[in-house]
Amino acid sequence: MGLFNNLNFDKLKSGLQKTRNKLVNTITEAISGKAVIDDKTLDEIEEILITSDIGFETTEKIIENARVKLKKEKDRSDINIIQTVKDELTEVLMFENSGDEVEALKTKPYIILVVGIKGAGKTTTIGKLAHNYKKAGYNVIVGAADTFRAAANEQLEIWAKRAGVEIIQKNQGADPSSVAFDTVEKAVKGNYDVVLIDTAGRLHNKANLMDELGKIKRVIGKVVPDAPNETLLVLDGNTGQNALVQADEFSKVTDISGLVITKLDGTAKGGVVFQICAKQRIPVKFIGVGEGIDDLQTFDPKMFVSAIFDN
Ligand SMILES: Nc1nc2c(ncn2[C@@H]2O[C@H](COP(=O)(O)OP(=O)(O)OP(=O)(O)O)[C@@H](O)[C@H]2O)c(=O)[nH]1
Ligand SMILES: [Mg+2]
Repeated sequence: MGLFNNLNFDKLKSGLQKTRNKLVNTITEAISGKAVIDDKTLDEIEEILITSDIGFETTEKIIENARVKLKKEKDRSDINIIQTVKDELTEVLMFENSGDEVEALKTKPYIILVVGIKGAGKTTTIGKLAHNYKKAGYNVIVGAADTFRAAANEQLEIWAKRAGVEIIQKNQGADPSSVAFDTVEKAVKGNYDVVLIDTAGRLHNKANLMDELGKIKRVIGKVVPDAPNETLLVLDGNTGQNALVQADEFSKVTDISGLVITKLDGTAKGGVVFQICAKQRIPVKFIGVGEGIDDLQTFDPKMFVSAIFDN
C-alpha cells in the first residue's frame, strides 16, 4: 500500500476508454483470427502503437523486443502477443524505486514545487495533493506563488479550503519568490510537514521561466538549504505530443523529479504517457482523472497498463 489510499481502477479504466479503443481494439482486430503472429502482423501492431501517441522510438524498442521474445516462444498466439506488448509497455513505465515515501516525508518540511505551462492543471493538482497529504495525516501548507493572474489566489484559496489546509498568499503582482519564502518560513516555524508551492504557467520565454524558477529555488533555499525536495512538472495528457515538448523545455531549465499527467479522463491520447516516460526517464508520480478533489491517483504502472488492456 502506498502513502495515499487514492487508487480507483474503475475510474481510471473508464477515463482511458478512448485510449483503449484506439490502441487495444485495433490491435485485437489486427491479430484476430490469426493462429500465428507473423512479422507482417508485428508490422501492423507497430503502426498502431506509433499512431497511438506511443511514439516512434518507443515503439521500435517494444516491437524489437517483442520479435526477439516471440522467436523464442512456441506460443505465438494472439493472447501471447498482447501479453508481450503489455509487458514491454509496463517496463517502459517502471523506474527504480526512489525510496520509501514515508521515510522521505520525515524531512520536515517536505517542500514540493509545482511547475508547468498555463492550464496544465497545477493548481488543481495542488488542491488534490493537499487533500491526499492531509488525509494521510500530514500537516499541509500551500503557497500561492502564481501572483500573475488575479484569480489565481482565489482559485488556490478555494482548493485550500476544500482540503482544509493553510494557505499563504500576497497581492497580485507580488514577487512569486517572496510568497514561496513566506510559505516555507511559516512551514518551518509552524512545524508543518508538507509545503506545496503553486507557480505561474504563463511565462514569456525560456529565460524568463528559468529566472523565475531559479529565483524561487534560491530564495526558499535560504530557509531550507535542500529545498525543494521535489519539483513536479504537470503535463496535460490531452495535449499528446505537445506534452512531450513541454517536458523537454522544462527539463532544460530545472531539475524535474517527477511528473503529474492530468486530464487522463476521457482522452484518446493516454498512450503519450509511455512516450514521455521513455524519453524523459522521469517517473510519473501522479495522474489526474477528473476535476474533483478525489480525482488524483498515485501512478501505478501495472494498473495503468491493465486499465488500458484488460477486459
Ligand atoms: N478533466 C480534468 N480536468 C482537469 C484535471 N486537472 C485539471 N483539470 C482542469 O483543467 C483546468 C486548468 O486547471 P488549473 O489547475 O487551473 O491549471 P493551472 O496549471 O493551474 O493553470 P494556470 O494557473 O493558468 O497556469 C481546470 O478547468 C481544471 O478543472 C483532470 O485531471 N481532469
Ligand atoms: Mg494555476
